[in-house]
Amino acid sequence: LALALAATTTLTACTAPAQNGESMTGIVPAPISADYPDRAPFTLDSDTRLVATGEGAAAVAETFAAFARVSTGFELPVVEGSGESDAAASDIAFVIADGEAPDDEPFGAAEGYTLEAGSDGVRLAAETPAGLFRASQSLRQLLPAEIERTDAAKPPADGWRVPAASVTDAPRFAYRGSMLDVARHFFPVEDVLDHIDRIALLKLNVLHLHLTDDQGWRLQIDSWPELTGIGASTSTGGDGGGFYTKDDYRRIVEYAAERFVTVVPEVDLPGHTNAALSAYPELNCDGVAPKPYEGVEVGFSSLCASPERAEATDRFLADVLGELAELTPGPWLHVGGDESLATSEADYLDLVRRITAAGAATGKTLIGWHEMGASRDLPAGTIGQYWDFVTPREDAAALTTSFVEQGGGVILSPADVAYLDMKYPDDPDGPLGTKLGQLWADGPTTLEESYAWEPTAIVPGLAEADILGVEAPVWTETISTSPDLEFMVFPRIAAVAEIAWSPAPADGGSRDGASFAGRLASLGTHLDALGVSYRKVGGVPWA
Ligand code: TNX
Repeated sequence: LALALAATTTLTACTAPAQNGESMTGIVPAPISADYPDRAPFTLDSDTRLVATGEGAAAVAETFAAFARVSTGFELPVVEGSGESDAAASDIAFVIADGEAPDDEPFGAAEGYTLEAGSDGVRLAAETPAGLFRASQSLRQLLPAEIERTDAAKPPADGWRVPAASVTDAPRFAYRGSMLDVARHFFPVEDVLDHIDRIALLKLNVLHLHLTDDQGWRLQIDSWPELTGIGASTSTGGDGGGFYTKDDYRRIVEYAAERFVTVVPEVDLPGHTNAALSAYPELNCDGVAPKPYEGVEVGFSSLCASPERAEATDRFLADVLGELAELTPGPWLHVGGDESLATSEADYLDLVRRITAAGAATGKTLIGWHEMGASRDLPAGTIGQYWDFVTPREDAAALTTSFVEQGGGVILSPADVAYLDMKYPDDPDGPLGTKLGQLWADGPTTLEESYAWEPTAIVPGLAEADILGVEAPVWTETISTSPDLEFMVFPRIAAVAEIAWSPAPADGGSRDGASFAGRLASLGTHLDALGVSYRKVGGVPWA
């Protein structure tokens, strides 16, 4: 906590720098460098073509065109270019070629890009489709907010202008995640797709889906059909159940992949399993299925470690993780491992050994919450996800470095700054939405707190290279609708996205909160146009 306070940045209300006489402009997360020279802007109009050069460029251009056609009503044809000269002043060039990204950055080749805009056209360039897509999301933010409209928008008074800009960019961390708990409350496919679109705007590249918990099992598993029978019939608070069929799930994965977002599915084991236990008596030590659970307690359920249940339990693990891996093109499976408070240490370690063996047999790299670091025989490369506070308590730091000692990396989700289900402070202008959320992780949590932390300063001994990335989870015990979800997630997720993407502050100093607030206000206009019901926290000059 001392660290969190010491690092606190004040988000002073600021007037964002005006570019070319336009109102606020800026990109969230902050690029490595962004200059807005005092030159004539680009205007996207009915003549604009998207000129794609290099393998994979046309698909990225098509994703952008499909988005921009809706609001602008323009045709925006994607044409194959054979070189720069093909692009006219009204065109947007999408270029993939070697040497087009900042190669002195660790992830420059993977996801870096450059963006040049002016009256002679727009040029987006990268070495990979992923980098080119990130560039297109910067362009999206530089366009007028009306570009986000999902119906035909009235063109902005000055046209679809992009200020003259010169941007060089690459991410700081490879893994930049948003976690959505669809187990405590179920969110339909359309809500998940909307969420993916919004996190992609912030250059996040992982959607971690917390698919199972005590209150519900949300993914069809053919070999254990009751998981989505009884197991999916409930949620927290008696709000009804739901689950994704395999086709639903494939749709989510595909929509995410088009935005270069990897889905990381989580089946939480061996605790947080009441839904599975309620569906299959043979998974319970006493052979009796418990009732479905609709409360908010944690830590009371577990798979059975007893040898008498070993056959059923190991078959369950192999079947579930096998079917999950088959649906997962990405490299990771998350197997949970948190808050197994209903098992002895010995039983926990035995179950973790069996869970991770079944997981590793699928060929995927495993991720577990930091408690899983208690095991000293994790499969090679297993990733730990840290959820304790900015200042570690008890043995959280040692459990986390255990993953690094065993050849894996770490994802940081410090709960007191990155858990987006923590309450906001009360709103002096009215209690709008403050009924939502929890307080346990040193809540309420302000936007400033979500912005003022440094990944390398949390777990002693973790080097930059040990940190795979950063993730902002949203747990949904108190959140049951898409507007409520948006309210808790935005704007704090933008702070976490900036920590995950943007360069570390120079010389261990603090981030420029005034710059962030100004750019966030600009992002807010886009969220408004998207109809996102975010919380207009104080300290930001919202339009
Ligand atoms: C902790 S920290 C949990 C979740 C709860 C959340 C509520 C961790 C890995 N698990 O089970 O939903 O707190 O904020």
